Amino acid sequence: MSEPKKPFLPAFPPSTQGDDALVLDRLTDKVKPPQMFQVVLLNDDFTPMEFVVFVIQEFFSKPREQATQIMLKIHLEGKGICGVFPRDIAHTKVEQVAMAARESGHPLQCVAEPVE
Ligand code: TYC
Repeated sequence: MSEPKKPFLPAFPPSTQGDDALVLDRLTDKVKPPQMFQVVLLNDDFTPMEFVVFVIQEFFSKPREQATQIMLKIHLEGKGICGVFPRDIAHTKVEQVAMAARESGHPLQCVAEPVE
């Protein structure tokens, strides 16, 4: 015969209530949202505008009009945010862009920056 299942009891800080009281809402208070990272494309003098628009559409799922606006902002201001993601997804986007740029022979640079 197997042991009866023990109930799952998360570790709580000492409660000000009676010993047998569980204060369930405290655990949810301590769960912070993940650190987010903005994925930024940098301007350069050589990457064709059309390639940048393609990259923003393809890897950041933006419609063509919005991708064009983001590309023009980068072209005029030096850099622009293409999306905001949790750490691993942001770094995957940076790698995907770097690989696409390398394969096409363009110097396009992409970086992830922590938000706040
Ligand atoms: N400045 C580039 C050009 O004139 C276009 C460009 C835009 C390049 C955005 C990179 O992230 C970039 N061809």
